[in-house]
Amino acid sequence: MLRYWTAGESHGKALLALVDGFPAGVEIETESIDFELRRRQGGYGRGGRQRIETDQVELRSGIWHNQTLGSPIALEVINKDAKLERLDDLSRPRPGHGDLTGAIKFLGPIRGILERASARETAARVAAGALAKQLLKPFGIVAFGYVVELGGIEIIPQPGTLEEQRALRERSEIYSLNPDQDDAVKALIDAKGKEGDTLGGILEIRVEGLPFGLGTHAQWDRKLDGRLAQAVMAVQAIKGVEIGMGFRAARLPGSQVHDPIHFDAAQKNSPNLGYTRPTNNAGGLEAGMTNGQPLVIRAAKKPISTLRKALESVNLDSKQPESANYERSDVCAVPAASVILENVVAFEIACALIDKFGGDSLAEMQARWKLFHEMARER
Ligand code: EPS
Repeated sequence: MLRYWTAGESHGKALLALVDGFPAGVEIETESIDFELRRRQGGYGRGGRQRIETDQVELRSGIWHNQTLGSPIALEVINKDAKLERLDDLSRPRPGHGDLTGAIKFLGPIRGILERASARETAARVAAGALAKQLLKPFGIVAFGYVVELGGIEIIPQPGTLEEQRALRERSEIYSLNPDQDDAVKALIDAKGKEGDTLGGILEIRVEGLPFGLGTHAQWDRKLDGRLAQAVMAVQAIKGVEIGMGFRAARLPGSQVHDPIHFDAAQKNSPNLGYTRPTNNAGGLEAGMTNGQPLVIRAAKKPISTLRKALESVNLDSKQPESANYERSDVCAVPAASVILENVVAFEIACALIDKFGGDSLAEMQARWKLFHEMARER
């Protein structure tokens, strides 16, 4: 079983991820993890913290000569802005953050909550997800995330091959698949930033190259749609998740929702085994299992809850009405969220891949992948 935990405070010494159950024999490139960490720090609308940090991963265990050993892998991202011991507590909780609820639940300081609730923690999740991608790579499985809506502006993805779309995303400061819309979106971010306000948006994550049968229909807690929804919802500020057609499917008749099944012998050797679908409204999942089509998952991110134009709050000491505390923050971290979700989804796919094909070594997984596909082609 593959799993991970993270540790660390936003202004503590470091962020840590401990990955357990990662197979042996996987080639690890530190640069690929650092590439994802840098992307997470970027995107238009970020705040001052990202000018201080240059996130880089240190692999502290589980690797020998750039190959995984099958033992736990500890990843560390050092915080340059490590000043937790010098920071004071806050008394005016920010609506939308965990400040009020956490301080009451733990009978302690707001600082103790916000430091851990901060989305800086996602640097550790991205490091773990970027590690997981290196297990997906030899199987030809690719996770790809981008922004499809920001502050209410819909951003239409330009069609193209994965490589063409990757190039579009690299050109876009919004991390969308339509850089031509960047100027309009950036103008909105600038305007809201001037007003002291913040913006949210919608992210889409696609996973290509998936085999049939990751996840299972047989038990609720092993259904892959449920597992993905949990991983995505558990990312800071995510308030909604959709798979494929999502909520729209509830408003249409079945004939316009379910994807017809066709067979094309020419595609017999691809992961879909030749079973094609003219549409992919199911988003690659039926009955909690991958169905050979690309996985498509969308998530809604609320606007950041630290506003310069602070919202109404209450002073926890005096109980008098006061404006919420303001701490340095971003106007918009929607592009960063697309990177976070891409990597979080990649980790869940790696878990499901190990569940299906075994987890001791890459070589054994590849042999079982090959055997399964041979048998499935004969089914
Ligand atoms: C973030 C780092 C944080 C914030 C932001 C995300 O750094 P600091 O608090 O030092 O400015 O910029 O945090 C939040 C959005 C939040 O809700 O706390 C990061 O690295 O992603």
